[in-house]
Amino acid sequence: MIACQRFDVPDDLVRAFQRDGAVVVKGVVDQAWREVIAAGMELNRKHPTKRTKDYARDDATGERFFHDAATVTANPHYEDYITHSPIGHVAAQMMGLERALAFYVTVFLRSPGTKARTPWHQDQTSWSAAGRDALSVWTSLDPVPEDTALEIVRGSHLWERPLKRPYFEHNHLGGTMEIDGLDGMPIPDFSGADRYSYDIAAWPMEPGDVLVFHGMTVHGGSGDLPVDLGRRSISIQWLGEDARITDPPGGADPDWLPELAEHGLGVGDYPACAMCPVIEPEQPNA
Ligand SMILES: O=C(O)CCC(=O)C(=O)O
Repeated sequence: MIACQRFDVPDDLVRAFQRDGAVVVKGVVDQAWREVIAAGMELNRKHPTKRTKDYARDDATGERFFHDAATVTANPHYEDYITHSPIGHVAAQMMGLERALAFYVTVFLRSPGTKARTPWHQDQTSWSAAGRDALSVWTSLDPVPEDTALEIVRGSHLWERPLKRPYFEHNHLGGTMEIDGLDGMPIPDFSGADRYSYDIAAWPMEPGDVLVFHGMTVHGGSGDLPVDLGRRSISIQWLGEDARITDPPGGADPDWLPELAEHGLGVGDYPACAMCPVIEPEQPNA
């Protein structure tokens, strides 16, 4: 078990997370941790993993939307942030648990003025882990004005039927996959015609704030940045004790099954291993 810094989340925020499927917690990631993340992003840009993708790239305008997905241990700066900053404690409290399993890390680096928006989706339909206790802790090193923020559909983590899975490639233009074994609901036009049929929330955020959202919370829409503002965001995926490795319909994205197999784990196993460490908060006054 690895001990992380503590951050006591007020009970009303934990209740809001459990009811709505997403909440912002202010001031979790201090300047020192933001510098650690920035160093990690610098290294990540120079040495992307095999899973990196440019979701948008226009050499004429300079627009670039870089994405990567990595294991917790792939980048020493990310690993430090994930295992020792207070975000593991925040994740555990949201799930009502003493500790949380750090699953993996995703990174979204948008150059100033990037137009590409994130398609509406649920994360966990493509994860290689199933379980009710599952969430992401997302933060940005840059300020997030509300009209460019990642939007979430309140209560969607409790929907009985999942959404179809969208395509993320091709400049985020979307389109959905037809997948045998996934009885997916067509994705409503959350940004347009269907917007007012749903309870959609977005929060302005300052560096240091985190957005915590459940693995099944529908989210999307972020982007369309002003010309003078970029967005360097990092999202850590966390699991609870009910997590089990799975091979979801349509295949996992990112697919961690090969790496988990290298740690002796397969479908049906609890994914705790050196690649997916379990984190608990240090004792008070430790
Ligand atoms: O930052 C974004 O625009 C996308 C974030 C996201 O979709 C995620 O963390 O799952």
